[in-house]
Amino acid sequence: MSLETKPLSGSLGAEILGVDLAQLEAPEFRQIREAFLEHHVLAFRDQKLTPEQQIEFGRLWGELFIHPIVPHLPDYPEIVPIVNSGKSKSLTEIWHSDVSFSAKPPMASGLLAVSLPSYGGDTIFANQHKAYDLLSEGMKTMLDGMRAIHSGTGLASASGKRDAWKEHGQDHPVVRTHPETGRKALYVSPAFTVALEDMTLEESRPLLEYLNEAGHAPDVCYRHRWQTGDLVLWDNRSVQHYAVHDHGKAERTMHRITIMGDTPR
Ligand SMILES: O=C(O)CCC(=O)C(=O)O
Repeated sequence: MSLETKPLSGSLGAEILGVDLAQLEAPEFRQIREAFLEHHVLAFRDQKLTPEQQIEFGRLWGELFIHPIVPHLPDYPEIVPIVNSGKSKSLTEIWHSDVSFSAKPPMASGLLAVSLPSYGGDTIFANQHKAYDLLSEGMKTMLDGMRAIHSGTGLASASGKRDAWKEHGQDHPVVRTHPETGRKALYVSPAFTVALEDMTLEESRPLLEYLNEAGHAPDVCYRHRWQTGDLVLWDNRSVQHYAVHDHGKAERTMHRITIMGDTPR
C-alpha cells in the first residue's frame, strides 16, 4: 500500500496520512523512512500510542537515547515528558538541535502530543540544508572545515544539575554532511553552540550570531500547530526546532523519544 504524503510548507515538513504507528508493516516503514529523508519533519495525526508503543516505534529507527540531563517518565527511561513549568523555566523556547553537546547527538526525536492548551504552544522547525544552501559561495568556502564548541552547561544549570554536567561539551563541524543523503547542513544553534574552535568568545560571536539568524530565516521554517494525538518526528541532523511558549499556565504535555545518532562529519 502506498502512503499518502502531504507537504506542510515549502521548506520542510510533511503529513503522512492514513497510518497507525502502532501497527506498521515493513513496506510502510520503508516509505516513511524515505519521506523522512525528503521532508525532514513528519507529522502523523491521531495516534493513540501507549508509552510502550511509542518506544516500539522509536526502536524501528535505532537504539533509543536516554537523556543525560532531563528527567524521564517513571518506569520509561526512554521517554522524556515535556510539561509546562512556565515560560521562565522553559528549556526549549530556544533554537536547538537535540543534545548537540554530546559526541554522538541523536539522529531524530519524536514528540507525541498528550495534552494541549486550547491555543498556542506551537513548535517551529527550520531546515538547516536550506539555510546552508542560501549562504553565499564565499561564506560556504569560509565555513568549510570550521568547527564549533557545543556545551550543555546552560541546560544542565537550568535543570538544576550544574555540577554533574559542568564540563560537558563537544566540538562538531559548523557544516555537517547528512550521513544518509550527503546533503550539507548548518550545525550551530543559540542553545548549545558557545564558540568557534580556536577563536575567543568575542571573535566567535558575530559569525555565530549571523549563522544563528540564517538558521531560522522565515523562508526555511515550518510552524506546527499541534492536535492531541499528533506524533511529530524530526531529523536532528538537518533540522533545528523552537517550542513557542505563548500559552501561560495552560497544561501542555508532550512525550519525547530520542533516537541515537552518529558522529557529525
Ligand atoms: O515541546 C516542544 O514543542 C518541543 C520540545 C523540544 O524542543 C525538545 O524536545 O527538544
